[in-house]
Amino acid sequence: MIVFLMSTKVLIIGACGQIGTELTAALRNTYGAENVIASDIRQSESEVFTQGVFELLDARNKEAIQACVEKHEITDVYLMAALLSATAEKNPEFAWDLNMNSLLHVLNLAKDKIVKKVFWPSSIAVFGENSPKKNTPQHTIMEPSTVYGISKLAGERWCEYYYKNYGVDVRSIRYPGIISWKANPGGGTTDYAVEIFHEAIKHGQYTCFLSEDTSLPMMFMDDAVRATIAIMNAEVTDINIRSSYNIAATSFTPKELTSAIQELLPEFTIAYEPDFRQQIADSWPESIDDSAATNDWNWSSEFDMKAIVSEMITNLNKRLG
Ligand code: AKB
Repeated sequence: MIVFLMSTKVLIIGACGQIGTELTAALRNTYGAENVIASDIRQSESEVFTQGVFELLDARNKEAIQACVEKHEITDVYLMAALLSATAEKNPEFAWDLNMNSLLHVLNLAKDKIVKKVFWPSSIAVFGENSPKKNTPQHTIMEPSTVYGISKLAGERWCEYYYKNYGVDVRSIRYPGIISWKANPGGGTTDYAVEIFHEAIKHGQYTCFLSEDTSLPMMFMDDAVRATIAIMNAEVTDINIRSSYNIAATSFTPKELTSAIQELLPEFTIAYEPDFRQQIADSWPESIDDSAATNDWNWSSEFDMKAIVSEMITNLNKRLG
């Protein structure tokens, strides 16, 4: 008997962003550089993108995405392009256009069987002021107040709809704030938790745009990338939620993070000047219940706040020092 095995060929859209950069490297390790096509509206200078095929691609252009998918015989699409919470508030219509239409383009390619599997990231931003703040459940009141959150919640409903009505194999997780030292985040409310490390190392001082007691769910990049690849590799029968899974690692306030940094950098000082992002943070959960992801596809985090601080300071010291 001859068995034809169709191998995995990946397209990452929005590969040059904070998560896309590290996801590209991890997927190239898993599938081989020749099987992972990175794409973005512009190319970043990161070394990752010199080691395989890179395509210039506008996530809002369905024809261009389809042409790229067909050219490279793509099976799996990771759609990472999005305007994050703070930037989206400054340009709501563009944010809606990018965040929604890119998803619909990719879901339609899967509906038409041009691709097999889709990963699309949602966010803790789908929750709102009336959601329970602590240990926010998988299923609860969701009334997001930001354009970003509205687009992510609408996207989740589309994912479930395409799964139920067209059998599209779409998988998603709700990322918390992601902390990493290789690529910078761009335009999020949780960005302070990355900026603080750069400023602590470069200047020994940071002015935080959130108040000292604002607790938010956070995760180290390695955990986020591992979760992304794990949900994509999970057995189809283990994926019981087709909107998006809660995932969690740790939660802390700027004050708690400052104390942990000061254990390694005792001279570090912080000041607080909350701006418009405070209101966004105040509408988000303080911590997340991720038991559905644990039960369904064995999710568990590896990095707590102390481990994150140690990784960030060690690696940024080497990079910036
Ligand atoms: C943001 O702050 O907008 C993002 C997110 C939590 O989705 N990091």
